[in-house]
Order: sequence, then C-alpha cells, then structure tokens
Amino acid sequence: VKMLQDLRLSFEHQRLYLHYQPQVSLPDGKPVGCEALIRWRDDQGRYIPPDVFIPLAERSGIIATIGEWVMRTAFSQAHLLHRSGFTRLRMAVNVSVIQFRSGGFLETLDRALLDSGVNPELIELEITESVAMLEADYLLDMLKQIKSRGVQVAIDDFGTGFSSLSYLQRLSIDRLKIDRAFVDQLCESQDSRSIAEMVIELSHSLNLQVIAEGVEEQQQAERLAELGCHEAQGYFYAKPMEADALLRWLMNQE
Ligand code: G
Ligand code: G
Ligand code: MN
Ligand code: NA
Repeated sequence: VKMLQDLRLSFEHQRLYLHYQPQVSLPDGKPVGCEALIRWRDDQGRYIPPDVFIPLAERSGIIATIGEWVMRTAFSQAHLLHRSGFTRLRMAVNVSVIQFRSGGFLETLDRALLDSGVNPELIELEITESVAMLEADYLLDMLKQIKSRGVQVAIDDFGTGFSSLSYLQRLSIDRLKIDRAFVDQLCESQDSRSIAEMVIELSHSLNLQVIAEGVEEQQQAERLAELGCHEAQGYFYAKPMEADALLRWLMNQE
C-alpha cells in the first residue's frame, strides 16, 4: 500500500521516465529500432525495477494511466528521432495485458498516435503470451484493429508461456521476441538452444519476424544469425539509455 501511494505520487510528480534500448538487424548489427522501458526512482532516490511495480500498478488499475503516459512519451520520442534523420527507426512499447483488455485502449492508442504525429507503421506494441488467456474473439478483433492502423505487434518473452501454435497463426502479429532466458544459455545448454531454434523455425514458417533479447556476447549474436534470427537486442549492442544518449548512440553507428 505504501509503495502504491509512492508510485501514484511519483507519477504525479513526473518521477517516472523512459529508457530506450536499441534493436539491431543480424548479422550486420545496424540499428532498426528501440524498446521503451519504464524506470522509477522513488523520492529517496531508490531505483525500483518494473518487475516490482508494474504488477502493483496492474492490480491497482493505475496501469491504464501509466500505460497511456508511456505510449504518449515513447511515440513523441519516436517522432523526434524520425525528424532527426532516423526516419525508419521502429519504437516498441510494452503493453500490459490488463491495459490491453481495458475498454478504451484503442481510443488511447489513436489519441497518442495523432497527438505525437508519429507514423503508426514505425510503432510496435509488445504484448506477452498471457494475452492468450483473453477471449479469442476479443483478442482477434483487437489485433485486427491495431493492424488496421498500421501499428506492428510483437509477442514478448516468447517461449515462456503456452501459446497454442494454431492460435498463433490466426493472430495478426508481426514479430516474436525470444525470451532472454533462452539466449542467455544459448551456447551452453542444449535445451535453450533447441528452444531458440524452434522459435526461429516457427517464425520462418509462419512468415513472422523474430528478434532475440538479452544478447550479451558476440558468440550468441553469431549463433543467432546462423540460425536465421533477424534481429537482436541486448547489452552486447547497448544497454537501455536516456533519449539523448540514444540519439548520440545512433549518430555514432552511422
Ligand atoms: O527494463 P527491465 O528489464 O527492468 O524490465 C523488466 C520488465 O518490465 C520487462 O518484462 C518489461 O516488459 C517490463 N516493462 C518495462 N517497461 C514497461 C512498460 O512501460 N509497461 C509495461 N507494461 N511493462 C514494462
Ligand atoms: O520487456 P522485456 O521483458 O523484454 O524486458 C527487457 C528487459 O531486459 C529490460 O528490463 C532490459 O533492461 C533487460 N535487458 C536488456 N538487454 C539485456 C541483456 O543483455 N542482459 C540482461 N540480463 N538483461 C537485459
Ligand atoms: Mn519487452
Ligand atoms: Na522480454
């Protein structure tokens, strides 16, 4: 309860902020996008990770407000990057399943798109496999509506949930994100390697794009590229960073 009050106050006092982590194509390592990641430093200056406060925000309902702010901020930032010359850079935003199923999500999305002026085709929404628990018709319709705006959709942490494969084919999605748990052990564990291979193969056969997260070593990047993984994200390339640092990083890659 104390933490929730703190979170509310921090939000009101604009102490939440976003970091952006680059995403690159394989095997050339060229920037193709970035993921917006929420950050919170409480009033004592302590860093509280999103794994801790997002579930709290979801239970209390404040996630809708926070999620709207994340979209508006990230979309505006994306538009700024596009105008700075990075005209094809994709911006990925995490969307909580609670936010996704709440009425008014599409209206919020539309307002954020319109107000930011960003090209919707350069926006991606990351949802987790847990959306599979939503009612099928509702989910299919939501994804169709999102696609009709040109916005892309990725399934985050893929491989950790239990998505039914036949279901996956019917969903209008663009990209699978291989969970970093499998990338982490890619070169050590045969099981992780098999799962990564399977997700990449699945993406190819369903005509989806695939990105690996949590790439920390060159060897992992090389292995993923060999397997046909299209893109990567992780400390090996860059850590999540503030917007101005991202702009400098992008300029350095030119
Ligand atoms: O950046 P970090 O690894 O600490 O993020 C931890 C988790 O928090 C990730 O699973 C990520 O999906 C989630 N997360 C980060 N930013 C957001 C956000 O803006 N909204 C939601 N719903 N989840 C986020
Ligand atoms: O939304 P998602 O669950 O994908 O969250 C990504 C999280 O992974 C972010 O919190 C980000 O800070 C973290 N992350 C990104 N790259 C790496 C990496 O190379 N190694 C580790 N351990 N974590 C990473
Ligand atoms: Mn994510
Ligand atoms: Na993830």
